[in-house]
Amino acid sequence: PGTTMAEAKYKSASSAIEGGKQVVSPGAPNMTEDEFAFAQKTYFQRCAGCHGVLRKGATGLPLTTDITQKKGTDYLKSLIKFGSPGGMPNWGTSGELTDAQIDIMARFLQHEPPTPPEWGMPEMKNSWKVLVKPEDRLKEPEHDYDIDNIFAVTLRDAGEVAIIDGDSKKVLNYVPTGYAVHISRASSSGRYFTTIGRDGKIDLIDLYMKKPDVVASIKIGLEARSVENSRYKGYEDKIAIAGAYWPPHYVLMDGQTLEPKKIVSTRGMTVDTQEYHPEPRVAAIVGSHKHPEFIVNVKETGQIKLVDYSDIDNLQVTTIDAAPFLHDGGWDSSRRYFMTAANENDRIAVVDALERKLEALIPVERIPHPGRGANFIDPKYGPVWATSALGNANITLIGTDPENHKEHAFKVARILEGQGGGSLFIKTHPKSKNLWVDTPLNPDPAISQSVAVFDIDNLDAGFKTLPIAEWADLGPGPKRIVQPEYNKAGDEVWFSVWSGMNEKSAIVIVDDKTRKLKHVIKGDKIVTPTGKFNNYNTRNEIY
Ligand code: DHE
Repeated sequence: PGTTMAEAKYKSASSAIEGGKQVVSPGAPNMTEDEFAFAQKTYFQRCAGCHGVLRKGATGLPLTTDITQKKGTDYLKSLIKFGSPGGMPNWGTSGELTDAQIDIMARFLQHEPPTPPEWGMPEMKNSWKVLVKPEDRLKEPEHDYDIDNIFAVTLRDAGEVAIIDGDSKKVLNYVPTGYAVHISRASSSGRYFTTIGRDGKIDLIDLYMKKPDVVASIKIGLEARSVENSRYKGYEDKIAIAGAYWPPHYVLMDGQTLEPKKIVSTRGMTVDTQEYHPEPRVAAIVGSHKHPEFIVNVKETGQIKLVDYSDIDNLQVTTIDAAPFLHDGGWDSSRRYFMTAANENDRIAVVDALERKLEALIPVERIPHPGRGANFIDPKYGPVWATSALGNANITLIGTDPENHKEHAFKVARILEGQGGGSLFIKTHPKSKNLWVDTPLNPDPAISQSVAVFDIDNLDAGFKTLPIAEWADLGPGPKRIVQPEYNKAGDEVWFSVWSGMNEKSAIVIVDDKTRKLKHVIKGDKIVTPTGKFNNYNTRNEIY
């Protein structure tokens, strides 16, 4: 099936990259400077997510000039307008681009791609700010809130993160951060949240402050999605890492100040055909609990890097060949196995973090998207980790217990059928019997505006749906329900009701036991909430 417009928009959300130089290429049709500027911006916003900034191809086909000049303007125009069964969206007939705009894009693709600037140590150092030095920070919390139950909630299009007390549901501060913060991770002590914006800006937020606020910040690239903190015993709050989409690299930093220490490029060879890829983007990063290492997914090359941070000057990196298009993932319940999606490859890669090797590559149905996944005990198959998917309604349960359930270990144990495709996130909690599955990218509003919930003790009974968007009681808007997250106690689930920037959004909190509405957080400041990260659950890998 072709890509839906919702899926295309998900993959190709606006990039923060600007500032490439115009290149006039022999053999390409003429363009005015204005046309070139329009096309460059449109390409970064809508095309780079799949075809790559340098157009060498990623989940979309390569669009290098040797190919595009041969195809010519008319062919490219009709491809952009009507799309293709291979997954190219129909930018023209969907009304997203006019014929005149498509003509500009078709000519632009026959010119050499403008290369965005690099971002190395001088640029990082220039952007780096320590607002409160570690020695000047509070010695203990200035408030009585339970720090463990504080949530960081991305207010995507406001460029803010709301710091919310999970007990009172009070917003303690709206912290200005990088643009469209993708994720927040809690430091291992629980004192800090580290957030990363789409624009590569990291903010270190100190939860000891009465009004939690930024104590250090840095910009580690022009486009980024991932940040993590050291988890290994003895290294709590010592080292931070962030991964960039552009330039393709990761950087190790001081955990207390974000001072950049070491940048490592990810440019290199793909695992399958062993061809050079100029922009392998850094996707999910997790901190190992078994060694002083970060586990870094390199998307386009399909390599998983185990980066040992115990001696940064003599950096040891173990490279595991997995499969291209590594994206998101999380730990199994023992925190030994990192379960991660090679999403466009329809596989789940399993890394044994103790033995430092690939444990399995498990084939699954079209485009698995676990977020961090969900761990629970299947009454029949024992401990499992589950993922939902973008491309179909399956919820795939994978056995994770090689000791006592060897025959199902790292194999698909069972498949549940959810509401539909377009799912991004799935969640449960060790104290709960519910498994929650969102479907924000499903084209049917009845599905994207509700969530499915399964009873873990009776999985064969199928799911019930809860009308989360209706409970938020907002006006018009797409109101996609996205990313369930538990509170620390495991008796509440929080959902984002994500509308447009100029429409009303909300956070809906459901009582886990009764599955009834418990609370709605809304108001003018709650703009486009997406990811929600509970301090305790995030740092203890509870999902
Ligand atoms: Fe995400 C996680 C990348 C679109 C919300 N997203 C991640 C991670 C990556 C990633 C690499 C894992 C980080 C980690 O664990 O270290 N996301 C991308 C994309 O490249 C993509 C497809 C397109 C883009 O241009 O960004 C994309 N993501 C989206 C969205 O459209 C979402 C719904 C809203 C948004 O912010 O744009 C979205 N992504 C999230 C969230 C997480 C996430 C909430 C963390 C989930 C968790 O429970 O930890």
